[in-house]
Amino acid sequence: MALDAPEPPGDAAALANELTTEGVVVLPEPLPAPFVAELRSAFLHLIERYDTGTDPNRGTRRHQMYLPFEPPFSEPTLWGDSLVLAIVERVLGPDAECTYYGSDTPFPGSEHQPVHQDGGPLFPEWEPRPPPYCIALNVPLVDVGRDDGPLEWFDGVERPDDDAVPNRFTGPAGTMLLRDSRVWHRGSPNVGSGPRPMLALLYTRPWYRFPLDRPLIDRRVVASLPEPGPRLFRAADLVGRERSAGDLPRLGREPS
Ligand SMILES: O=C(O)CCC(=O)C(=O)O
Repeated sequence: MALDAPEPPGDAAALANELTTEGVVVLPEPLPAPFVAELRSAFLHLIERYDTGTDPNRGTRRHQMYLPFEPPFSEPTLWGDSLVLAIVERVLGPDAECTYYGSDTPFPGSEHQPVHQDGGPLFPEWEPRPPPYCIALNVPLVDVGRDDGPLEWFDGVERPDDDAVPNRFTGPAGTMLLRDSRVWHRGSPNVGSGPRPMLALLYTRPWYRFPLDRPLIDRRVVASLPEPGPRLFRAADLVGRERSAGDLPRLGREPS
């Protein structure tokens, strides 16, 4: 396996096939509960400060927030789950990258979002559709029931009819859902009693440029990650990067 993940516990081939044909697959096992508790505690601390200091950017009482690439968010348990990587490799190929590291959190009082895709069809006029080029990994950090503002999605990658009935991503904290970025989806109203934090990572084919920022990571941190971290994050926004032969020359005069 080119992404060098350990052999996964589940049937990666069947799950990859389901993701490619249906657009979404929910993995059989959640992330380990103690790790999810660590993520939740760190995340709630960050999002509460963010909520106080920042206007909602994804609709009423709803925040998109980047994740800092530091523990516990930078743990390979999150970005390098062996079953996730085995599916990603089967669907996107061996040179896939992780190009987005963020989260979506509706607070009580949030409303339905417009139905949208995270990535459109590459060639809208072309039938049949090409295979997936970008996969989102969504992981809620709390148990999610109907009232807590679950992610809603529609089958397939075509725009749903107005009367289409959505699927709802409910389940225990740490459940992992993989979603083709072309799947139409929306956030739903949180009428529960607390925020519904959900992590969102994107795995992409290497030529695809997602419009939001790439993870911001110190190059020494990337170099120190266990495999396949350095390859997955090779196109991260590397802090402290030195100029190398392939860099564009600076415009203007070099200081003498
Ligand atoms: O948080 C959710 O359930 C969905 C959020 C979403 O799709 C978005 O903000 O683009």
